[in-house]
Amino acid sequence: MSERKNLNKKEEQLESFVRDTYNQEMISNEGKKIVDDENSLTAGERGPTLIEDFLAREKLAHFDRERIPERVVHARGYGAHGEFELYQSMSDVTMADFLQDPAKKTPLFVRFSQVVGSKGCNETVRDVRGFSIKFYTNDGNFDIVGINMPVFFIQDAIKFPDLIHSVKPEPDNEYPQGQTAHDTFWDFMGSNPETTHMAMWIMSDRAIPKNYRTMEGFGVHTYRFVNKDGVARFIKFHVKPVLGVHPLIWDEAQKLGEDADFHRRDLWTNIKMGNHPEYELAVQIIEEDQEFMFDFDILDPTKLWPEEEVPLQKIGKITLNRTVDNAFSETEQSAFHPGNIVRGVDYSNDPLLQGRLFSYTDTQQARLGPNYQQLPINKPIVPVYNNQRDGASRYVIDRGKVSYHKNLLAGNTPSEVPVDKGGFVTYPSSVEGLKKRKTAPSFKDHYSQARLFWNSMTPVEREHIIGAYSFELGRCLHVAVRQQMVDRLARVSRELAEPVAKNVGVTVPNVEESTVTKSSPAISLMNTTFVANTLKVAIFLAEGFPGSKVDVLLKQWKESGMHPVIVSNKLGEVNGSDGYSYKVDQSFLTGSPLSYEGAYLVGGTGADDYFHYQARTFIMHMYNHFKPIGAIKESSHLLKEMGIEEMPGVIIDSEPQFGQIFIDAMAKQRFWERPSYLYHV
Ligand code: HDE
Repeated sequence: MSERKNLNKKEEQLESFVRDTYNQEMISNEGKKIVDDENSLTAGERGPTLIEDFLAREKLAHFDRERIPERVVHARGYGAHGEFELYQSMSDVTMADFLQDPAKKTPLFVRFSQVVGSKGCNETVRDVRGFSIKFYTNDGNFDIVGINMPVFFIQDAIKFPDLIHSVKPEPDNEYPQGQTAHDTFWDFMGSNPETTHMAMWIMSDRAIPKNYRTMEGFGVHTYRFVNKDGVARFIKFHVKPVLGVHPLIWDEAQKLGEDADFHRRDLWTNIKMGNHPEYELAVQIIEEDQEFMFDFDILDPTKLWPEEEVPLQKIGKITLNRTVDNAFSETEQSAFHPGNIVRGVDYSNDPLLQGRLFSYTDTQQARLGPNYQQLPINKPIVPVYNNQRDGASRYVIDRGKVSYHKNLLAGNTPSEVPVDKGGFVTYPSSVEGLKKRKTAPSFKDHYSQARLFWNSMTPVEREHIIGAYSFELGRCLHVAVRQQMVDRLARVSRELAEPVAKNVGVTVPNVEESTVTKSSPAISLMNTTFVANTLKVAIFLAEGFPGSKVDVLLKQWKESGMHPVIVSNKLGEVNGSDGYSYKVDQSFLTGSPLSYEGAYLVGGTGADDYFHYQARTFIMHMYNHFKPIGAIKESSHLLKEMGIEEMPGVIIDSEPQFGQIFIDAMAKQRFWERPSYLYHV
């Protein structure tokens, strides 16, 4: 039995399904004790295997079925358990049970994912990331099935299969894997102008998050909150990481192909270390009578609600505090659905949301079977009683004769629940008009918010966006595809279109560019939170390092929440002066300059040529990625030889405040002031 303590309701429920094979006898699925699990039953020692060997048959047949279909999108994902704590009661705007009492904690499960790639693809490619949260509330499950961007590619769900066909590997050659840099994707983007705004987001650094702990989540769609008086308001959900939103840069993201598991490794190790990722759940609220007061349609999922116009209200904290016991049983079998709402939350007429309401139930039935809601990870924490019966892999044993409503034999139970006793009630929004297949005229402005996005970017961010378009379009083999996309960009901003056109060998057409001058500073990642907490700093130590000096810094940096990683020639121990000795966390061979946020070069009296060569290589990489570099005075000649000693964010340890100065540099994270040749703009 597990030793876990202080279990919440969901954990208690999951615990009843957990089994631990450690120290147990080996027993077959039919309950037979197994005497030999290494030899099949054969006729004679060198003879053929007998079909009557039920143990071998059971083992092989089960193995043959160990895989289930991967999700058609978001196939690669990673999950964790956590809890939600409300800051203050939201009863004035919603009757959602989990948003009433700040004293109550709501268990939850999160699954992060990538949209495009297959289950085994590299995690740092440029892509939208999924951010799904299942809240196990006392009124049943509530899911936010969001992404790390506030808008989407298309406006109508009927176009989703087309979008996905264009972005998946091309059907004839079946490449590229998990990437957008190819003809069919950019053909779709150029041919469907409603994608223009989303294109800006995916060409920004938002599409290459550094890790899941510093990634923002957005519900994207407009939902409703409904209070107990039946008053509804339009809302959007946001999930803001407490550590701020931080991306990789493109050069890192590509080189990180060396570690396909970069994001899951980060999440797992941080939760295990006790660095529990925290996010604030926030909402934007628009009163019903303000529906038409904006210069965009609030139901259009290709539009965001600028935070400066519709402020964010932070309503509670999400903490991820436990890794899964089993990735298949929990993460792979988790089934999210944007239609999973609870009393007090309701849908809007957003046509993309409306289509999703169909697709998610359908896909779970196809992937997991009709009884997927009975799987431990999906099971609500409240009891479930109704007259649905049977179907593949049903776990519940329903006792009794009656499985229909209404009935006399069971006293007309299970009974319907009146609204005043907690029955789910749909908000009675009005509908009007003729049935039509038509895009609403208010959905037809595709350039204003793309321009708003561009206006909100700092010069560094713009440089990265130009670089991203130049790379992605440059990988398209068809010049017509590049040209069509540049035509779109010209309608957003010539300042963007011109360098991209030049880099990919096409021209900028003479079209009218957007005249929008508005910006939304909240969109820029330069305005996020910057802290040193949880950042990894590589400490390069050689034999004979100055022990007491390093020890003081290590203590100070650990206290600040940073994670020093001792890097040296080989694993084992590295010994310094004054009797100090440390365990080496990573050797130059097992570590990577891509996985640290800063470097501190120490060396030692025993530093050999190998140490110097490797330390220089690591530091050059990190310098080129704008990361803070520190060095003790005695080793600073290496930085001088590299020509970076005087550069911004390169700090020589020559004053008593060095420890704190370096913490501040780590918090800043990137020194964009350095000259850079990563982008051609
Ligand atoms: Fe999804 N999407 N989607 N999507 N989506 C799926 O459901 C779909 C959309 C999102 O961690 C699928 O269980 C349609 C928007 C996430 O398990 C599928 C449309 C947003 C996840 C599906 C959309 C998302 C999915 C595949 C057009 C952000 C991963 C497997 C209307 C707001 C959930 C599955 C997880 C998964 C369909 C558009 C986010 C096929 C038809 C917009 C985070 O049902």
